[in-house]
Amino acid sequence: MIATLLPWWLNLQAILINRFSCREQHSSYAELVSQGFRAHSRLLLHHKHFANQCLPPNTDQTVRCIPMKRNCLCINLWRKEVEQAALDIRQDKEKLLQDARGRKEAGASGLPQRLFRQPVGAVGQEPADPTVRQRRDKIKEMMKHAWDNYKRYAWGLNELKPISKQGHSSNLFGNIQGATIVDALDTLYIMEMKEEFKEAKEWVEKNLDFNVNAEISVFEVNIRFVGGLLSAYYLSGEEVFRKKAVELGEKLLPAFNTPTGIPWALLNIKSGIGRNWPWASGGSSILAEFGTLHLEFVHLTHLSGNPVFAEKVMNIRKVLNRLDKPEGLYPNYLNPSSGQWGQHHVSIGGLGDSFYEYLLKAWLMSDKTDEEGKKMYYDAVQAIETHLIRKSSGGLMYIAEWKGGLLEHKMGHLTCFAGGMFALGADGAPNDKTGHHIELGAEIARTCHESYDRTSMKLGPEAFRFDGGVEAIATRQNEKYYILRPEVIETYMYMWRLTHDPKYRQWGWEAVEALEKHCRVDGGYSGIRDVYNNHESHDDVQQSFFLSETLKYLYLLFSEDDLLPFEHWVFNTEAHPLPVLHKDDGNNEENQK
Ligand code: DMJ
Repeated sequence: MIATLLPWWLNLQAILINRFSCREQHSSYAELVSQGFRAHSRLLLHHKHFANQCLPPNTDQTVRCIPMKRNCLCINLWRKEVEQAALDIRQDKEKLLQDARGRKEAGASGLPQRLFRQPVGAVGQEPADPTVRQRRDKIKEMMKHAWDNYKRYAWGLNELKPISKQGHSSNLFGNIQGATIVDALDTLYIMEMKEEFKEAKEWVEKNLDFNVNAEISVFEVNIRFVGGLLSAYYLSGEEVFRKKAVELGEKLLPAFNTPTGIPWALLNIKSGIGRNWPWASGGSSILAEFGTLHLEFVHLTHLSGNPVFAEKVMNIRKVLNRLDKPEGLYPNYLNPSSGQWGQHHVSIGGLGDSFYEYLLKAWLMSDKTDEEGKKMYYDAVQAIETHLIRKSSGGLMYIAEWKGGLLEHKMGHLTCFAGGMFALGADGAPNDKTGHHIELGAEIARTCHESYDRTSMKLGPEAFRFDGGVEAIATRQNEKYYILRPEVIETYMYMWRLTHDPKYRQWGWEAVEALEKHCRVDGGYSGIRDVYNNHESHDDVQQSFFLSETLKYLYLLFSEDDLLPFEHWVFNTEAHPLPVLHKDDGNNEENQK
């Protein structure tokens, strides 16, 4: 890295050595350029090798020399940097071509032809049991209520304010619009709401525009927009979704332009300038944000033929694997410039959660060939069990947070997704621990159900505590809200699929009744400010994840297992289903990357 910071002429001087001591092959400058060696300022020059004078290449490095008068200009590059330079050139060329064709078409052009084959389980059978069928129909009616009201009052905007009956904008998406439409596409599809899916698709075709001068959250845009578009493509085969997904993926690439390749949290998608959240410890990027790009980026490479997306996320793994982890745990903050951890705060809820989820799902999505992802996941679970998982005196298992070695006995609603994750990962658990991981999932599901059951509204708070004489109860006023989050229902859905214990459907139905009673309003569904109060105080936001996650997981909970079966699909963290890249479909090489 150092050399790139030096002026190019200094680098040049440093590598002018006597021609007659040059043992390497002599190439013309043009030849070098065609191999991917460009302006000197792009090259990384390793001074210690200059002293050795034109070392022949070994497995790790490449040396090329050009005769220059009495001297020999030698360029030392690590092999991976040679590859990177070639890749940069290819990308720059592609970008120039795209620009020439007009920015609107970016990403749409140059995509390889692809024969669409719908993966197994994009549609399922009707549930055999009449009560289950009736309940599933009810959930579809809820989706219709949420969708129709969004359409009536906020069409084309990001989200709906169901009480004031107007659009709601969050700065997470900059001025990209239509979050609810893109997030809801696959739910509409699997619920067979064909008219609604068609109008959503038409909106995407005509209006979804990423050529905006705005700063967005890379994580949120990736999980909702890229994830939503990818799923819509894989379910329906409509090319427009593939083109839009790749176009948006390309817009996100400048976020990785940091010294380590750990992406910025925020990115202006016009200027390509990134930065981190001002509140994040020591200018760090956030684990759950940069660690939740893997599934989507692997699929972007799969659909575009462009390796750059997968390379970016594999590099994140590399950086993480080089670092020491305190007690085997991953702190939530990592500085993208120094590559060092920030504050040692570890959480399986907010700031950490989906990083762990994506390690497991990367392995599953690769048809169990991504051994690195697998190892990182099970090692992390081992550390979580040892240092964070505790049992209350009343016998409730919970996952605490860790701050520099001290435990905070609090669990977030977000953390409740981990029940489903443990159960989903049970099958591959090392040392015959399958049953144990299912048990962990069941215990977390039970605790999270208790957090719902111990409120007046039977909806769970944002965070609940296990200290000061309480168990699974929120004690702080600012932790008593419920914003239509999915994580508890998500865990019920996984537990149901993996155990078929009827209590999970029962618990899911309790949640449906509570949502109908307290969150449903004329204009859609709203979050609640205090779930312990008997009177609803609505927050007036219908979150887009209510349509993409909460209602989808409920629908799946009351569907047969043949709809989006786990052998063929993994869900991104916004519940967007992505197909497993099966080895026998010729994806093995891609999985290995
Ligand atoms: C969703 O956007 C995703 O599930 C994310 O991983 C966490 N938070 C919300 C829902 O609560």
